[in-house]
Amino acid sequence: MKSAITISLVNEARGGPFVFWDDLPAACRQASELGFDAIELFAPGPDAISKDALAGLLKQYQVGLAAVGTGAGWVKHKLTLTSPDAAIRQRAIDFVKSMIDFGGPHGAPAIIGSMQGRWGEGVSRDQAIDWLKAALEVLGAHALPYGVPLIYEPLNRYETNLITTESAGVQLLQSLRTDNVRLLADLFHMNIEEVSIASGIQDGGRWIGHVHFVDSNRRPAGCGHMNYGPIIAALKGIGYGGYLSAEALPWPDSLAAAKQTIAKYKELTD
Ligand code: LER
Ligand code: MN
Repeated sequence: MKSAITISLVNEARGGPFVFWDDLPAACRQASELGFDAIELFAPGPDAISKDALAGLLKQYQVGLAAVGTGAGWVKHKLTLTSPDAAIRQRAIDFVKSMIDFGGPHGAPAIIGSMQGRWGEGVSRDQAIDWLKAALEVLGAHALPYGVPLIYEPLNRYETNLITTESAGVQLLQSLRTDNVRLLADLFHMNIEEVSIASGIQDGGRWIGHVHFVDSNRRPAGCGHMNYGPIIAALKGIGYGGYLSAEALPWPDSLAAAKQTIAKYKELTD
């Protein structure tokens, strides 16, 4: 398994679960100095930084790009893949495509989290799932030439009513024609929704392509009541070799959260 740490450049997401904020070069330097393998970038859009400038930073600080978030499409532009408005759904797909094109050249998959939206207000569950599936087909295929999957994230019930568990996520992905979509296992959401986090990981199995590494209260790993032993054992059991990416609150501050995360990561994976 590999370590990663989040950085947000999205003003509208302030207060959200990202360790570093605003200053990408400084975050890359700190991630590198602390020994993280990669950063995960939550950017306002594909023009946040040029391809060459991003490649330069990753090379200078010897960190990979683990993934790119697409949530700015929701928090900035109010786009979702399941909006009742066809024009908004299309703009949502186009936004995610642009983020796949942003991360893809650096080997980073895009994550669909809040962009999935929810059913209700005139949209039936079946209709929303059909729109979500149609979007995942197109976006999974769009990611394929980059040699990266598309990552789909089940969220807890307060953030979506579509897919809230890894097992429901597997069912969804198995119903697609594309084989290029993988699941995100966010330990915070799983702590709310799964019978146990370890069993949720077993349910996800080979479909799990990314992990958000965080504690029960969304503070850095080790600052809540998460029992990591069975979680790491389950990840090893499914042969997971991807990132444990710290999507956590900058608690008590960004640097302390990063130090806490890498210490816990090493303790658990050494
Ligand atoms: C949101 O709760 C989350 O976990 C993010 O990774 C997706 O927007
Ligand atoms: Mn997450």
